Amino acid sequence: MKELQLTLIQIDNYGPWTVTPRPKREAELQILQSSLYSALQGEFSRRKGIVFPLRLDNMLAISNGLSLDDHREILDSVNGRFPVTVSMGVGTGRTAYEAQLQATLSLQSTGSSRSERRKGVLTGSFLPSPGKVQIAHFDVNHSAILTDSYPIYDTHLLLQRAHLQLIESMKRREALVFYMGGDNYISICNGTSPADLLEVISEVKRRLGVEFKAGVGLASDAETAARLAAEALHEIRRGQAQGPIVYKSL
Ligand SMILES: Nc1nc2c(ncn2[C@@H]2O[C@H](COP(=O)(O)OP(=O)(O)OP(=O)(O)O)[C@@H](O)[C@H]2O)c(=O)[nH]1
Ligand SMILES: [Mg+2]
Repeated sequence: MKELQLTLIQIDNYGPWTVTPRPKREAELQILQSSLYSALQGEFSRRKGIVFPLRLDNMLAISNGLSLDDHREILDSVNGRFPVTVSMGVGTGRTAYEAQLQATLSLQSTGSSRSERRKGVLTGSFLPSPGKVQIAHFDVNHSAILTDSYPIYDTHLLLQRAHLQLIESMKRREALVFYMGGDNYISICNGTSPADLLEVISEVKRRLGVEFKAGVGLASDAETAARLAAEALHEIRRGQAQGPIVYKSL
């Protein structure tokens, strides 16, 4: 059953804009991208959604519970405030991979990311009811030991390798993984079982020697699912759990 709703947010005609009339300063582009991300995170989180920065010119949001009108309001608010506009494609799916695929296809059908004519478009399909969001919050055990012992760039490399390993393992289960900073990774993972996650964690440990724990939250909106996942992690940290994975649902 389709219970997940994801929104692809894409900056309109951004490539050409970055070099017109001449290449813009990198720092200026970074300020724009982070301000836009911050504004969108504010708008989505006010409505119990959450935005993942992805590649910043394209972001993905969990939008369960957000209607067409909510999306229109967010577009109106953001598109008046920045020197660029964004378009949105909304998709639903049984899994996160399927929902992002539908969101992507929907947006791609309205024109190219490099089209001058496509501006502030909103397209896609919406869940008829709130549905369900499953979020896994992965966190490295005792990462402070790494941070305090090794050059920062070597720690960074290991955390990025762990990211890629999580991405690949979870994609085989049609789940998406995003790096959230520090030693934190969040996965949208509707349909994955505790046994799946145990296998993923064991694989990362076997290949990289990095040990993870994961708190999993299941709820009808992203905010609640993420909160439950964080609470589940907290239980593992306090030694209240049997293993490295705890599920919590409302
Ligand atoms: N995005 C995000 N970052 C966090 C969160 N909690 C901690 N961090 C960051 O992650 C880094 C590592 O924190 P911890 O995971 O608590 O440290 P640790 O040494 O790995 O400790 P344990 O996980 O308890 O074994 C910190 O520097 C924080 O900046 C969170 O909930 N979300
Ligand atoms: Mg940690």
